[in-house]
Amino acid sequence: MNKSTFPKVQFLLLATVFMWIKTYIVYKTSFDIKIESWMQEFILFINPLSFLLFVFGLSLFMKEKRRNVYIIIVTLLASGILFANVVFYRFFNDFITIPVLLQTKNMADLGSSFSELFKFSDLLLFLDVIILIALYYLKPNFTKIQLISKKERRFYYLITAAVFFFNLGLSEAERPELLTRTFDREILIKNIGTYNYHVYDIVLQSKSSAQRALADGSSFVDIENYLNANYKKPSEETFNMANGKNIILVSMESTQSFVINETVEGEEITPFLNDLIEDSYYFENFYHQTAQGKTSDSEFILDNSLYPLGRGAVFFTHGSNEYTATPKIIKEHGYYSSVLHANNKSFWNRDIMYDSLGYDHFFDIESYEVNDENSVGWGLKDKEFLEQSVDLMKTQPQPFYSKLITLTNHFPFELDEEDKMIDELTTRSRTLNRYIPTVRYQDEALKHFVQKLKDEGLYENSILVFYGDHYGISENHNVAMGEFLGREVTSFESVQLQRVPLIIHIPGVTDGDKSKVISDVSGQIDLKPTILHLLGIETKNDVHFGADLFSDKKVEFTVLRDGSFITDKYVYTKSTCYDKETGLEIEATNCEPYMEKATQELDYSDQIVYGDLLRFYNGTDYKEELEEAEVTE
Ligand code: GP9
Ligand code: MN
Repeated sequence: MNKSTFPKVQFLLLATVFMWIKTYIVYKTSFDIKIESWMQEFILFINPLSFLLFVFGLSLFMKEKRRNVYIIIVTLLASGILFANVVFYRFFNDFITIPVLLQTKNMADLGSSFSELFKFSDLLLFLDVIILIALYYLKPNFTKIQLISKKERRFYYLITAAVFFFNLGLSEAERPELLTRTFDREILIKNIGTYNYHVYDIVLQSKSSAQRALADGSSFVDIENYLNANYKKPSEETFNMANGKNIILVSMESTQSFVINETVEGEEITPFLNDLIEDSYYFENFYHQTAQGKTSDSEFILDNSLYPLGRGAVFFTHGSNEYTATPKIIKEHGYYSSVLHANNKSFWNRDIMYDSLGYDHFFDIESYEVNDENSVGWGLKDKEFLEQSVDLMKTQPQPFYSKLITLTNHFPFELDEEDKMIDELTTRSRTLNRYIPTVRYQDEALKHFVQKLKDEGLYENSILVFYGDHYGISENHNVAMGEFLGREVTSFESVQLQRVPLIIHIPGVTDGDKSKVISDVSGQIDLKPTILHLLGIETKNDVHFGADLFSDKKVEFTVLRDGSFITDKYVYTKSTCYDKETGLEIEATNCEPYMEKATQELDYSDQIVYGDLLRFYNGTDYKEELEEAEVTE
C-alpha cells in the first residue's frame, strides 16, 4: 500500500476507525470490565481492530458499485450487535451467546423489561451509520470508487493478520489458556474483543453439536469413578424422615440471603421467613450455582444435581437430552410431580424440558386466572399465584412433588402502591432500592401461602423447601450494595452475595427445638440427594454431583458456574484466593488443592450434558460396576 492507495480505501478506513473507537467507548461506558494493568488496557483498546479490518476488507473483493453499500451495511450490523450487547448486559450483567440469542421466545418476553433497560443515549451507537450514509450521498468525491489491485489487497490482509496475531499473542501472554477456559466471558471479551468473541462462540456452538454425535458410553467410565468416590452416605437421623410426604418446593425469585434477618429503618425485610427459619433447617451458607439460564438453571441443578452450562441455558440447548431427574426417580416410588408457574409454557423452553425431566404436569399461565388487577411486572402477583396454586395442588394425587416458581420479585421490581409494605432504599441504585419492597411483598405472599396450606389440609402431610433461585442484584450495583451493607463489595464479597436462602421445614419435626441453623458450605447441587434421602430413597446408583446436606460426611466445597469455589476456609474467585474468615487476599497455594477438582467437576458435568451421556446409562450397568468396585475394594 502506498500513498496512492490510501484515498482508494479512505471510506473503508473511516468506517473501521468509527467502529473501533465506538466499540472501545462502549467497553468503557457500558460494560464493567476490570482492568488491572496498562497492558490489559492496551489489549482492550486494540482488540476490536483485527475483526473490523477483516470484515470491512471483504469489500475490496466486491464490485466497485457495491463496495460502499456493503461498508454501510456492515457498520449497521456491527452497531446492532453492540447495541444488543449493551442492553443485554444491563439486564444479565453478561455478554450474549448464541444459545441465548436463539431463545427468541424469551427475548420477546423480556420485552416488558426492555423499556426499563433501553436508554435514549443508546441511539448514539448508530451515529456513524448516519454519518457514513450522509458522506455517501453528499460527498461523492470522498467515497469515490477506485480500483484496487491484487497486490494491494494482499498487503491489506497481511496487515490484518499481523494485527490479529499481535493481539492474540499479547492476550495469551496475559492470560494463558484463554481459549480453553471459556466460562468467563469477561476475560474473553477483554482479550480478543467482542467481535472475535462472537465468532469464537459460533465455533463453540458447532463443536457442542459435534460432541453429542461423537459421544459413546465409554466416556462414562471416568465420570462414574469420580462420582463413586464422591458419594456420601445419608445421615441415619434424617434418612426417610419425610417418607410418603408431599414435597412442596418454592423457588423464590431473585432472593439472596442478605435480606434474611436484615432490617431497614428497624423494619424486617422478611419477617415471615425469619420466623419460619426458627422452626426449620436453615442453611445460611447455601450458594446458587446458576449462569445464563437464570431460573431455569436453578431448576436444572435442583432436579438433576448436574451443573448448568457455562454458555446458554441448558433448558434450551439440551432440552431433549435424557435425564435421570428427581421427578423420574420418585415416580417409581409412587409420587406425582408437577411444576406450577404463571408464565407461558415455552418460556425457557420449559414445556419441552419438563417432559425430558419426567414431570407429570405443568400448570402454566393457562391454569391461572390472570387479569389486570391481579398482575404486576412480569405477570400474576405472587400472593394470587400462590393462593391459586394451593387450589391446583389439591387436585393432584398424593404424595406429590410440586415446584412453585414465584415471579413478583423479578427485575425491574415493580410493585403496586397497595402492596408496598416497606420503604424503598435511598441508595444510588434504583434497582436495589426497589428490590427491598418486592422481597418484602414476596415474604407476605409466602406467609399467606403457608396459612392457606394449613387451611386446606395440605400442610401437615407435606415438607416445605424454600430456596432462592439466583441473585437479584447484579455486580452492576456493587457501589449501592456497599452503601447498604456498610462495607465495600470486593470480589470476595461478591461471591458471598451469591448465597441464597434455603429453608427446609418439616411440620411436626423441625418445629421448636429441632430447628437448626446449618452453617456448612453448600449449593443448589446438593438439593437432589438431600430430598431423595429425606424420602428414604437411596442415591448410590444415581448420577449426581451434590451430596446430602445432612450427611456428616459431606465435604464443604461448593463450585460456582464461573469456576469460583468456596470451602470452609477459603473463597477462590477471579484467580485470587481469599481467607473466608477475614475476606483478605491470601497466597494462592492455599486454594491450589481445590482448583483442579473444581475444574474437573464442571468438566465432567459438561461432558454428561454435551455428550447426552445419560442416554447410555440405565442405572443397572452403573450399579453393577459400583458393586464390583466395592467388592474389590
Ligand atoms: C420466568 C421466570 C423468571 O418464567 O422464571 O425468569 P428469570 O429471568 O429469573 O430466569
Ligand atoms: Mn429467576
